[in-house]
Amino acid sequence: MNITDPHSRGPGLLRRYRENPILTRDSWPYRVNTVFNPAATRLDDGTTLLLCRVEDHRGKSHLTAARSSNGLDNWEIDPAPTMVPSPDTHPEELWGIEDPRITFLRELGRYCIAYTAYGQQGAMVSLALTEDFKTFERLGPVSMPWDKDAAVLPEKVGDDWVLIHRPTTVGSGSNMWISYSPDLIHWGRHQIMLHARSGGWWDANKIGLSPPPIDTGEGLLVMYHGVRETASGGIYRIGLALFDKADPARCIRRGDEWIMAAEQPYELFGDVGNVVFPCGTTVHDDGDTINVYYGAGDSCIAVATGSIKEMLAWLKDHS
Ligand code: BMA
Repeated sequence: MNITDPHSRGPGLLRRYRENPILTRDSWPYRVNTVFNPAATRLDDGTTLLLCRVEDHRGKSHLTAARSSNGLDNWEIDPAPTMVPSPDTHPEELWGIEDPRITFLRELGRYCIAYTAYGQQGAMVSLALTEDFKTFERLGPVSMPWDKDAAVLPEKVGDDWVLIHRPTTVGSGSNMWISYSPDLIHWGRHQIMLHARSGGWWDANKIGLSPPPIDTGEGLLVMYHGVRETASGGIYRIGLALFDKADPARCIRRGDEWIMAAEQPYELFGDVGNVVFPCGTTVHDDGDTINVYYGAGDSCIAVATGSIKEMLAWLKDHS
């Protein structure tokens, strides 16, 4: 993969693909306003599948799959929306479905999609299961509004599935929470997993999970976004933390600096500029190199590559 600007506004852990952005509204086989914030997974045959958030000209979002054999180019995009809001059966989806994250649940042999259901009551976390990204079994909302930025871990801890999510609570801001369920529907034992920092920090007051955690030999590697509110809107940047696989509520290390910030024109300018928002990663066959797929400026999709080993080493020096 070609790289650009390895040492600019971050520590160089994530290196942008030279041909970014990889997917834009012009790539789409039907008329759309923007494409961004894609979930990612590698299928059994090695194909990279992105489940992209697509916003139409009414302002509502749906999800559409794009597939590529190398995860970089020659994307085959479904000719029509892949998963559309279903407000008749799920009124919480009236204003759209957004920001998916995919995990493969080995025990069920199915992919679980955690997404934001947006409706009159606010934003909630909903789950759906699929085998083929053609038909979807909705499990419905698993949280109260406002709640977003969720992923289910691929394996149970003890007897329970684990959900990471980001409720917004009056008085204590937006922190990452963790909840447990025996059946993916009934969730409890809620607790804060990672607090937003305060004051002048880049991740003060509002944070949220970005892609689903990556299972490494040293624990679960978590990329999260921090939102710095400014007079001209939020600045979305990406940070790193490591959690205990056996007890995912336990943070082992948390990076001090962000590792990625908007700096390229396609990240700085768009429907919402100054936003980098990854929702998916894929791991190469070497078990170390990752592709991070992200929405840029809420308007297009880009990819950056990194090394799990480098990230773990950086965390040791910067936490
Ligand atoms: C968040 C989500 C994301 C979006 C980001 C920046 O609250 O809505 O989908 O990318 O804001 O606008």
